[in-house]
Amino acid sequence: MRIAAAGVLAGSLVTGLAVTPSAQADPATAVPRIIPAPVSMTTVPGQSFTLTRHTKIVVGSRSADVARVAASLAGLARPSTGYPLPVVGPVVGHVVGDHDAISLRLAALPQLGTEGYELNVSRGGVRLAAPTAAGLFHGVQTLRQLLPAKVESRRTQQGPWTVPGVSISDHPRFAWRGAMLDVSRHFFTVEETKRYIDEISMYKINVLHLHLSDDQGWRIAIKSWPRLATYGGSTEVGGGPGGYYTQKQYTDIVRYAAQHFITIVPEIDSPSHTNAALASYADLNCDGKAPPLYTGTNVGFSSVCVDKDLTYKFFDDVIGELARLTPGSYIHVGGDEAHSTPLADYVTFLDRLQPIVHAHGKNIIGWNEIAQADVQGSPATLAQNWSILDGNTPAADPLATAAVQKGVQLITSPANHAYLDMQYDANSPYGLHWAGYVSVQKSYQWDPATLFTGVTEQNIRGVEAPIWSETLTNIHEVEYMAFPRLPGIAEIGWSPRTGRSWDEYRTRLAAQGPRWTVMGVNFYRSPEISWDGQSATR
Ligand code: TNX
Repeated sequence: MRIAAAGVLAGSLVTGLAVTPSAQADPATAVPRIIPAPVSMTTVPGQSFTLTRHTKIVVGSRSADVARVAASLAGLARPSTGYPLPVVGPVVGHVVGDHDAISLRLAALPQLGTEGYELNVSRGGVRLAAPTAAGLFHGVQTLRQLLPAKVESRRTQQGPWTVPGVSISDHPRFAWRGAMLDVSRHFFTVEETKRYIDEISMYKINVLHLHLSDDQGWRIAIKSWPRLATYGGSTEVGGGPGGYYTQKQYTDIVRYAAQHFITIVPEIDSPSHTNAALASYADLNCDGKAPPLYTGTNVGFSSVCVDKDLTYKFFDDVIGELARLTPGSYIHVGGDEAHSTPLADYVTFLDRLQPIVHAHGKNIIGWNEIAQADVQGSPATLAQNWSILDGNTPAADPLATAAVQKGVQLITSPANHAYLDMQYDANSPYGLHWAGYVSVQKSYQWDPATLFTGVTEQNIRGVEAPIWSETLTNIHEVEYMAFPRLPGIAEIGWSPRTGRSWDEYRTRLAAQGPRWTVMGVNFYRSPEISWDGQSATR
């Protein structure tokens, strides 16, 4: 990433991040602290823009998606500024009517790919341009971080609403920047899931993987197999009431995610992690007997009956319904920890499952272990690697190697860096530690390209930060585990690898605390960070 500080460096770009504590102390010359770090940012001294009650949001195209992005910016800033911030347009070009305006314009900027943007702030206004509405949305997230933290307030605050003069050009390193929420071990309501979407989209995450089924609960209504949800979804870890999404609710989540330029990837875990389904339908079991519902936290004890044709009718029905509800191109089939499925059966099962997913027009993503089976790289199969890896010194990982040899790309989720359900340290009130404690520093200090020997950047589709919910009962507990670690994983997925360092990153992370405080995000005030303002108190 290239960032030029104000003053002597103004107007020129330097390589690497040049944020010094003294620069931060003086707001006039401070380099804005943005996460994920933009590819390039030049500060332009004397060119800050201050919102007024006359500021307009100008859209430069007729696109409904662009109008929605403009509306989301207005929706964010109207309550806190108290300004009307009307959305006007379409106004063609950046020249007409963009004085005292924030303009959002689609532009042919092919070098920015499908998600990049350019953001220019000067005294006259803010100009945001991108090849796609997604790029504009990401640009708005950057603009948000250039505004004072109190812009996040839902009540009118005192200005000034000053945006520092900057020129930013930005685009992601990886196409897949995911978060995963396990709604099976504990159920999270539609409202909770939407809140998580709000929070992760601030950091340019573009995939939300929903772990919809496991031993402890089935969380999506399937019309052809109704007991999955009504019975299989009726409990959770610890014996609570559980719950499930109706198809209408799931569709609502999918739509809400799309408005945040996030693709939902639904997971139906198989062939293990299936006790909730096996408990709901006795016929799915080899012995025809339904096991009881399960509310503990063991893994790997359940398995579907690989030799029964009914098993494949079941997956055909379930994946068919889910595929019709899911506009994204991926269905996650699980495949992890199948300790009760002999390897030969595992391979047979995936051989039969693969064409079912493809027949419903979807690509397959599975956990790492699917590389043991005859997975086809084409069309676009992905293996999600959750190995415990050093993260800085490449290691041989047989499953990653097997995947890559089959032409399967990887999603990297190293458990000891990217698993947000791991405790920060021994004092963390929630979380597990089977992959070790994952401090904020540890969650940030790794890179997808240095995880494995024999795996290059071209073999990697992206990163994902999973949250398993054995110990997490509501969204506030999820927030405590995700924040402040998730923004670091988002940065690993978005920002260039060169120039990233923990010492520099932690100064940017410190600026997020006041924002989360205003938003009511329940974040862990880790002592590894010198939080801005009052939020340093534990
Ligand atoms: C392992 S990681 C699992 C999950 C658990 C998680 C707890 C993976 C693919 N499977 O079933 O919830 O550990 O951290």
